[in-house]
Amino acid sequence: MTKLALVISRWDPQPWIDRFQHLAPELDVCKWPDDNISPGDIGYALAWQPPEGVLAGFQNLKAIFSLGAGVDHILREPKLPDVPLVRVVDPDLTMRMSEYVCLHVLMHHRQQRLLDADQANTEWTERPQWSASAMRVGVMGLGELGRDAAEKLDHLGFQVNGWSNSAKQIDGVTSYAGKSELDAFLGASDILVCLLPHTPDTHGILNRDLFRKLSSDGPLGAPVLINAGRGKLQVEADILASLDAGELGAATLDVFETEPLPTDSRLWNHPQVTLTPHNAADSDPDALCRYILGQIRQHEAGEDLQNTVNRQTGY
Ligand code: NDP
Ligand code: OXD
Repeated sequence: MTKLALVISRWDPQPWIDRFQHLAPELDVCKWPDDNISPGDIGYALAWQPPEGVLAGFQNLKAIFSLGAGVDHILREPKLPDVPLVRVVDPDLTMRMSEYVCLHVLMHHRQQRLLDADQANTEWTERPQWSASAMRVGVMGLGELGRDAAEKLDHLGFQVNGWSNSAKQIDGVTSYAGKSELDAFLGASDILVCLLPHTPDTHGILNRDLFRKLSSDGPLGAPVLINAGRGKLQVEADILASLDAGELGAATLDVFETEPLPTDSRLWNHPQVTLTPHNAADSDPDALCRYILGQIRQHEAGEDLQNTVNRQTGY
């Protein structure tokens, strides 16, 4: 029987094994490494940050599933087997990310960090509050996650712009596409939300040159960065320099150049930074095991896999 191997770093594989055993007891699912199974037995690898060389050793793979929406953690494997690579596209994950984006856009828009400080100082300060329609939110990446977040921000009343490789038609969202329209998009962004994948094209895109092109005449007085895409999209030294120089007013960061974020990073204690530990949209074992099982059953029945990654573009 075709075996499934969970090749996972940093997460506990047991909840995934338990879910698979509950949903499909007929399937043979192991966590890798397993002393009783040889690499050639593995038909499907389910991977999160697989250690280098492990996937390359599975000679009879039929497909690799990323246990998240991103695939940079798999594409970094230099000898990746030439089989379909499938990523997560699932309403549970999408909803989690939209919750995160709306929470943090609203937090900055409603000046919640200042109000928290007022409360901590027992100060009744009546701060002016503008409406959502006065705020321009720019979403970088209008894929599965960016599109949903942009639509929800539009429903909340924000002016929403989006930037992607190809132009999009999304109700309530003004689409900017490609490098030639990036500066215009940035100039129309009071709050910048980044939901790009990490690829050779997007590496380090969130840098000081880019921050200086953001709108500085929005209601907050200085632009805000929210990055929940990947840490390697951002240059952390530039974020700190731009915050210190007033080119950025605040930042919410869920992802970091190095994870976990080193304890000596100045980001931890910066008064204008809100940090979360890469949990904007957690991969839920129940939702994602159902998604993966559905795909494997279809594939075993001779149908095409969905949401496969283009290895040329890296997403
Ligand atoms: P998609 O592949 O569906 O969307 C990617 C979007 O980025 C597309 O709109 C694409 O444009 C655009 N894009 C890619 N490269 C470029 C470029 N060079 N210039 C302009 N636009 C570009 O991905 P998802 O929306 O599903 O996920 C996005 C990322 O979110 C993941 O790759 C992952 O890194 C991150 N993520 C983070 C999580 C967290 O907890 N922090 C959880 C889940 C995901 P086009 O549409 O034209 O192709
Ligand atoms: C993902 C993530 O890519 O959680 O899904 O980062």
